[in-house]
Amino acid sequence: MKLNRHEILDILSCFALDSPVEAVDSYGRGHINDTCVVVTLTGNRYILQRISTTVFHNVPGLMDNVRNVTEYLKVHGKSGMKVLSLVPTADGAFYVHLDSGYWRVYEFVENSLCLQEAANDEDFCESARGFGAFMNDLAGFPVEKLCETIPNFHNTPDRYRIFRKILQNDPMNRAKDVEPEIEFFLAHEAEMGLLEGERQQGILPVRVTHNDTKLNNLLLDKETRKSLCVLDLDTVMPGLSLYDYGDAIRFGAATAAEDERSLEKVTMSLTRFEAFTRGWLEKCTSLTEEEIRLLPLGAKTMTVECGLRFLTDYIDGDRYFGCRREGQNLDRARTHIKLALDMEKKWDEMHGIVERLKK
Ligand code: ADP
Ligand code: GN1
Ligand code: MG
Repeated sequence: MKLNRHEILDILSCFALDSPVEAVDSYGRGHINDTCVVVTLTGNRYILQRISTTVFHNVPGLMDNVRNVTEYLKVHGKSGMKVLSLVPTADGAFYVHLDSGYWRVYEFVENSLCLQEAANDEDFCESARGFGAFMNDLAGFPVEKLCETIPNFHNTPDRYRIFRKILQNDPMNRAKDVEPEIEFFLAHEAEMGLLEGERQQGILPVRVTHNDTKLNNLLLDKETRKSLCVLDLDTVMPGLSLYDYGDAIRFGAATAAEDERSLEKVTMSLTRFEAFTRGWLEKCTSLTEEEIRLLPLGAKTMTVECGLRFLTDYIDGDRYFGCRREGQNLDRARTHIKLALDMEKKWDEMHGIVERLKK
């Protein structure tokens, strides 16, 4: 986090923690915010986060979203899932803005598991139930109250526009080394615009969606392994159900890590695909016929879009996604290409699974 202990303690002194701080350590595997776990003298734990201003340009709006959504869920949520709790500052605010950035504190959700990969099909199915219940619980939330924390976040054609712009600038002179990857994405451009087209024509309903449904943005109960709490609410915005479904598949149905270098290990597991689809259809009971028909395309679109974003960031000099090693964004882009190609091979089976489960 590049701040010393003294500075971190100063930041924490703004928040109403239950007792003095004993320890602070960096925590988790998110790509966006700086995250720490804080332990106080009573043994209570908290999550301290510096919100990325490279990524989020309207932090007050984002924090309003988080507050409104969590307060709504606490009153109206029917699923019984835990809801993230912000810790207030001494003067009743829910974040502080200091020279070092925007900071917030959440209560740590204890007795939980945060998985970087699904251990088995049942865990993945359970994560579908968790994210599905989250969308369902927010069905009555007034969409127009939410600010778009990242405008056009899952507008795939717009992601292509940004890609072209950065490709033209090519600030690191990297484009020449990734020609096959560039070609892959350009060849898929038309198909990847279909969801956005249906959104604009009003064929697909706009809902309150999470928009970042990877497995490590959800906690399972440590004992029961049932879904416990949805995390990372920074991108809760108006969106399509297919964004949440597809993003979860691209991460959790992959048979290897997001940045795996041995591409032969990267495939899309049909049993994981089936497990997630089962949990999703079970909890999202108000999906339209069209939302169900497009599930495979949702998975593929979110996979290609995310790969495109990784490649764009690689060409741009790795300014957006946190990277721990040289070339990590390129490796991430390549796993997503492999995953999308594998989905193409399994396309008929994916549709067959959806058909079978929807009955
Ligand atoms: P990022 O936007 O960088 O992904 P997240 O909000 O997802 O940040 O937090 C990063 C990680 O920190 C999560 O994947 C999870 O492991 C952990 N985490 C975040 N909030 C909590 C919480 N309230 N309780 C327990 N763990 C949490
Ligand atoms: C980021 O914040 P995190 O690590 O949960 C990104 C997602 C990507 C994901 C890829 C705000 O998610 O959109 O799908 O990395 N979040 C943002 O792993 O851009
Ligand atoms: Mg996260």
